Amino acid sequence: MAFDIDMIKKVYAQMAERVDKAREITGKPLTLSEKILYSHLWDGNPTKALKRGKDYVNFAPDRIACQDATAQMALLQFMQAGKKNVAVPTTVHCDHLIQAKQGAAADLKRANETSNEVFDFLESVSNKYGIGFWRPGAGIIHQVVLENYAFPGGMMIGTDSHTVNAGGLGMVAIGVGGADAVDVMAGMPWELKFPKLIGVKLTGELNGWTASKDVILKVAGILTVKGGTGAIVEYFGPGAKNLSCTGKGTICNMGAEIGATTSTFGYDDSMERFLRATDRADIADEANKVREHLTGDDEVYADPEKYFDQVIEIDLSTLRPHLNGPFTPDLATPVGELGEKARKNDWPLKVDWGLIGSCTNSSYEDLSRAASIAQQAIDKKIIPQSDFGINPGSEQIRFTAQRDGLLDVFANLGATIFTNACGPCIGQWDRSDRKGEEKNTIVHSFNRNFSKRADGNPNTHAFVGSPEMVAAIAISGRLDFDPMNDTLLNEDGQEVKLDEPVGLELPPKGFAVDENGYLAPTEDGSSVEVKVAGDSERLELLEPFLPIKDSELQGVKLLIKAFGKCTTDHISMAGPWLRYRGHLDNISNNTLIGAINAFNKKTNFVKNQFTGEYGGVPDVQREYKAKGVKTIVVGDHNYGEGSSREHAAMQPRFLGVAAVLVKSFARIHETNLKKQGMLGLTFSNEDDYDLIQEDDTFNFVDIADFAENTPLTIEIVHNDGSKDSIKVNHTYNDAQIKWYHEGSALNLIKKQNA
Ligand code: MIC
Ligand code: SF4
Repeated sequence: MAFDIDMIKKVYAQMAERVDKAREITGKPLTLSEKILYSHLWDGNPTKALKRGKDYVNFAPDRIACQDATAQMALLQFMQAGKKNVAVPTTVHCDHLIQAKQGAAADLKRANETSNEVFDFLESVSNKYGIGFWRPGAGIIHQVVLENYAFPGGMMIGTDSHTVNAGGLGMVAIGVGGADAVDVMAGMPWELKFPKLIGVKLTGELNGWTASKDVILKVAGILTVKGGTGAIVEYFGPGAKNLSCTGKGTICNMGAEIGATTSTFGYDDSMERFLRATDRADIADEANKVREHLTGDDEVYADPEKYFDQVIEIDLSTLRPHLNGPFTPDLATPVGELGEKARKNDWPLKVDWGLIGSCTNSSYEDLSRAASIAQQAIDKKIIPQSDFGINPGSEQIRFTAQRDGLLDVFANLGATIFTNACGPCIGQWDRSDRKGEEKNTIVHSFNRNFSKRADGNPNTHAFVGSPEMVAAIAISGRLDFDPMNDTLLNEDGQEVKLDEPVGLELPPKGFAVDENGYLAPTEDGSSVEVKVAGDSERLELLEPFLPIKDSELQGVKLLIKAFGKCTTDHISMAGPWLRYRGHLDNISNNTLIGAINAFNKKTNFVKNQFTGEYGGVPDVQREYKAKGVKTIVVGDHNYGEGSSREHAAMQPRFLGVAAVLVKSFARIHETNLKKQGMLGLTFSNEDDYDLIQEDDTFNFVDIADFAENTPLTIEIVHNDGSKDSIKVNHTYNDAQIKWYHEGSALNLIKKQNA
């Protein structure tokens, strides 16, 4: 039985009318993405054609999911909104705060001891406001959502960038910052610029060593980390129907790595099979009744160039397995060509670890295909040359894979089975084999491989591949191993070859689980007390941000001019800092410590313009704050790429940064800055980035005229007294300018509720 089936029935009941109306108004056949967007308008039936990439639109998402590391801040904000209950079905999942070290049992026990305060807080807030709570160990948010909550044609938002994973089950599922989620929890609309549409036509069929993962590794290579910005990627074509539902989830999941708003697939038999296998035949039955509305119109798929802004075609039959990396998920290399590239770039060829799992690739199919490779190592007497770590995606998958012997195969190879949680994917990894900053290589089936992400070491070269390829490479212990052509030497000195992986889309005996880790909220939570200790170093109730005054925007100092890639991992690092995600003051001590200072190419080493001395970014910024001087952060392209964590906006805001001026933004981060009442600006002329010098002072000369569609002017005063005047663009609409004037979007909600 599905959760919230009545809500799903309601969505389907209104779909036909809304889709027809949208077709009539736009005067054309519709993509699936448009059908879902137009049937989730806050105002009900569509009344006008919406301009892609231009119009801000109010939507009514069907549900919300939050994970422990972002839910803390989201719920601390929601608590200020003065509501009794969340307005739409919402869940909280405890998955990011569990460190991988010894293995599932010991690690989970330790996490429950060290983070009990945070888990108790989340459990009590969830119980109070009618939120479903998934305990630590229940699984990774996106797998749990795919197995329990996702439904074809639905729209959801989640406080995690990989919420997009639910596109595998035909949703429009979008990652957002906590403040966006708070709007919807509080019963307000959710605003999004109507996305552009990228169509990916898949033909042929995967074969041999190629997996769903390779589709997105290839797409990432084509579109790069910012090629999907502002767009929904819609997959279609005969090849799409040949992919499993969880494989589609993998592809959608990593759409976050190309900056896409989300990715999705039309409802098909693979989704129906998955729904039935996960005990949701009721959704499948309902979906079948409105099947035609749950995929794009035939005319669209027959002539995609006419209806999508961009079309890419991939033939699955000829697609080759890839490994992407290091340090960025779009550096795509076909497996056979990696050796040469690695030698040229001096990437260590020896592979130390193979990690399988994460929200991206931890399905039953993934584990079974990887296990088929692991089993061969045993059968063919090959001694694995790397360590193995496995993170199953959910307790349901773990239980089923254990029952079916899959986990034993890995255990027989000496693998450590970690908790059903994020673990090494987010730096929650106490890596015992290497300490310090030694150069080394790991391969994993995760989605992100930014510097320091897995183990905190800037010299760990992480490569992303399919679980089966990760297994093969880890067994060989070499980055240049090509299982399709190369042999390995076994214990008896014989040359042996690995056969192609085989796997099962779904467990033949069905899924099973003993204790899934779900806790339903009580009917009436009004008497539930939320637990926050006054002296906690991990949780702190929030104080509202004060609006930034026009006068404070004169004499603004440069905090840092960031050079090159500056992801949310650089702005607010995860790993050890995850423990402070509920305490704004404490987590602010990691602000921008990973960003590279353009003037000296060092991290966490910036000039204090008042003393002329250099110090860590948070320390220098706190000194500016103490003097009441506002600052600006300057950055390059795709600033804030990666995570949805709003801490990357709240921390600079809290410390007194007023503006972030960059060549371009990642979508979620730009919205997060707006929501927290800051200025997120882009250079009108990118080359003006080069004008910025270390001792610069900035005057926002026309901030009093801040208005929609009007660039702002900044006067830059250099140390020698010379000046430059530059134009900067912004995408604030009138409503968002109000957030700025109120100090934050939340301040506005509170005012409206007062
Ligand atoms: C990530 O994969 O970077 C995270 C950790 O899941 C983040 C969320 C967070 O920072 O808590 C994300 O993807 O949004
Ligand atoms: Fe967790 Fe990694 Fe997925 Fe983020 S990408 S939700 S850290 S498993």
